Amino acid sequence: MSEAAIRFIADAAIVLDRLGDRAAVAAIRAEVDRLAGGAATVVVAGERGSGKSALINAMLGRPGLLPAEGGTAVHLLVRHSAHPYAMIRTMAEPDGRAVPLDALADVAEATEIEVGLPDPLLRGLCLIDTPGTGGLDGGHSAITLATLGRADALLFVTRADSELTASELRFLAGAAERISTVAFVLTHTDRYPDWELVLDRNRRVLAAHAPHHAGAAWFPVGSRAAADAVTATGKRAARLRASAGIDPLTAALTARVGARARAIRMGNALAVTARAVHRHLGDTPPAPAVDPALLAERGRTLEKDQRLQLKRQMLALREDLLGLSRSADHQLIDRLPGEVAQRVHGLWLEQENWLRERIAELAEPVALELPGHLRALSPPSRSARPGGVLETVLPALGLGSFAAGAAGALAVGFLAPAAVGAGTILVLYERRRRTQETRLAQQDAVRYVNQVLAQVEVEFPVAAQEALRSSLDRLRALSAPTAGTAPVASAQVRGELSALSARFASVSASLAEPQGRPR
Ligand SMILES: Nc1nc2c(ncn2[C@@H]2O[C@H](COP(=O)(O)OP(=O)(O)OP(=O)(O)O)[C@@H](O)[C@H]2O)c(=O)[nH]1
Ligand SMILES: [Mg+2]
Repeated sequence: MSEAAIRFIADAAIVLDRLGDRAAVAAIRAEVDRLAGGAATVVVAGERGSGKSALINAMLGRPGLLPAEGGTAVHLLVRHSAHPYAMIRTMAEPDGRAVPLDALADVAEATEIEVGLPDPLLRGLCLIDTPGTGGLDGGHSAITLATLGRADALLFVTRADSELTASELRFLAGAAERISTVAFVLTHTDRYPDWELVLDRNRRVLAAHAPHHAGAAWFPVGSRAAADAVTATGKRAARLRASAGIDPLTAALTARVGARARAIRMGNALAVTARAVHRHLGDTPPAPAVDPALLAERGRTLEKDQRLQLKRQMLALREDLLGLSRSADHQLIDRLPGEVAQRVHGLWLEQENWLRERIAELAEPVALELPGHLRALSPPSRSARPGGVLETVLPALGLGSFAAGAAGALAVGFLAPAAVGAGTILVLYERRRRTQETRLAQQDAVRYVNQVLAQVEVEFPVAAQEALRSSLDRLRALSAPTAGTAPVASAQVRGELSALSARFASVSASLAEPQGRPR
């Protein structure tokens, strides 16, 4: 399937280049680049100590890569790279700094960690390890939930020694609103021989309390056994490997999630190419027509919605953070700046998700102008919510980078306010914390939070509005009638274009065939 699609894209690019259509060739290049770098994003989430980091180590066959003792404090991304590397970002170094791969346990100050490895599994999948949810770490689960908005799949990790808890179910309910592809991993099967009973009970709990996830696949794994298999030899190694249950998990992820993400990206590349071919054949409208007045009107509504939505978000953040600092014990006060940063970051991500979806809705009329055979190309929606134009149609409109998550102004450093606040008030409550004056330390914590919030409340809406405006501008430019029509092709080139168009029909038909259910 993809062989034929790639040949079609390459042949079309040659003809379009001969026609001098630089814009089309550049657009195709961009989509093909996305194809090459296009691993599906899998978020690994679950309660503290459920075995997320150990699971990723087991999947990569590298025990000890991610620190599995002491807990994961920040989001950690593992992606494919020809040369192994590790990089951390800190408040002071938002652009990142290289660290040795074996020193990941010692980077307490990191706000984000990225690891690159030449592992074949990572060609199709990019894994995100997350800090454990549950307990007081509302910030962590907010940011993890927000991350799901742009991920391709969630691996939910839970231990084999007890059934799903109320707090796990709460997280899963939030997840169901954001992502449709969810698989469950039951860890510690090498330690608890009764894991099958727990697995059974968990299935029943989901059926009763989280029906949305009832049909999801479960993978029982023993990460310790997988780690032992790495150092064992001969039959013992094979036996440990088989009992660890890691291979079925990675195979399923690669086949279902990785392949589907590739199909979506291939669909985008094909759509962009075919659109250019058909434009030269004169059988697409010269420009997708959206009434500029309608676009302006809907843009204004969107700005109003955004203002309201931001106000609501700010109020919730204020309540959340002030509540947290008023009731904070010493331990939490220690972690407060990190918590604040996490929650503000979570808010940024939510805002970006919101914006991407609204823009996708706005772009839909443009998308509907695409010829039927292009629309049919749209692969199954990856979003839990209806629509699904995000990853599928936006790139075909030239908004690919937008859909890919580079939402321009929203990428502004969200950590700035927390870092600034930390410098001043923090010093104060640091001193009181040491003298054990909890109540005074709490008051300082409240002042600190107020100071950070004051800054966030000014900066956040400005950046969010800018992002919305620039997205609207791009959409307006896209739906404006293009100056001039496509250059007229010679009879010979027209023949080639027609042949390409015929090939496209069969390539797109094979791509639109069902890829298997992603559950
Ligand atoms: N025997 C056994 N031990 C495991 C397994 N998975 C994890 N562990 C151990 O359980 C402890 C917690 O594992 P982690 O991988 O750090 O758990 P986590 O979910 O990443 O924890 P946080 O980052 O704090 O949320 C570590 O001591 C692991 O070695 C497993 O499948 N079998
Ligand atoms: Mg961890």
